[in-house]
Amino acid sequence: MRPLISIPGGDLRWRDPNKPARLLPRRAAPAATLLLMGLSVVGCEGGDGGNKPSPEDWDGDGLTNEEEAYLGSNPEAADTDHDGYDDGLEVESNTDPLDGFDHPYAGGWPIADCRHDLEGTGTTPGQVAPQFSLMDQHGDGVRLHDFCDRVVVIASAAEWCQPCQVEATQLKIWYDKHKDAGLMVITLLGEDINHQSPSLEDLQAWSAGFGATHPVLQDTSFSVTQTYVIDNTLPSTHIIGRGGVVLEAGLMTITEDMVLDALAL
Ligand SMILES: [Ca+2]
Ligand SMILES: [Ca+2]
Ligand SMILES: [Ca+2]
Ligand SMILES: [Ca+2]
Repeated sequence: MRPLISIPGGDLRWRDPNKPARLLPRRAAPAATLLLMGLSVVGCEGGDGGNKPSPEDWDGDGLTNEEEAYLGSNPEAADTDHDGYDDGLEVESNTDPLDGFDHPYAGGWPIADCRHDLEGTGTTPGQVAPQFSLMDQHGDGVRLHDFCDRVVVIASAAEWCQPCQVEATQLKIWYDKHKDAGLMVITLLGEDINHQSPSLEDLQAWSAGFGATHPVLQDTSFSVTQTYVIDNTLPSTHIIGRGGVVLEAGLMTITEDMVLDALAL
């Protein structure tokens, strides 16, 4: 069995890995602080205020006026930072109600509060995987560290890579089966069928084609993939343990047993 396909051009076509990632979070989320204060979200929905306004919660966003005073959010506006998500939902989702670039994912993936505690050290086993932020099939910027409480399987792929498509079918099955046990799968799509940067439509086509509900990210010029891959081949798969610690990097093949081991199931 020969699952390998060389990435045309190798390192020469890859982007400078030192180039800053896009859409990095600008501000820490206040959820943990709220919990420390003994405050909690009353319950809320996205959009224009899912709760009824009351004397304690003027704008009906699920946060009391007192909580909003502490957070610095607007007690008279349900969506202080105008990102489409109410203040209460943002706090509940561990995102920042004062930062319009930081909000819950349209894809619905949970964001863990530990995301602010991780500091990347490297991509070899035993190190903490560095943060990255790449566009997903919904147009959101998805950050690796948001899934710090999960086992994350990162699969580097390209539309022209037949073995990657075989792997994608497996990953969809494993994600559906084990996501409730703490598994996250991330596809890093590096190139379209013509060896160009994948478009938003390509990300959508990949996720729809495999029925994948996990993040499919635009890894233009394999910029993040390159930080993991040693031998410039696809598929290349990496397993990140809970807490962001790299367990495996640059795998040519991955089995369900390896996923189960990482999940300690
Ligand atoms: Ca409120
Ligand atoms: Ca508010
Ligand atoms: Ca908001
Ligand atoms: Ca926000």
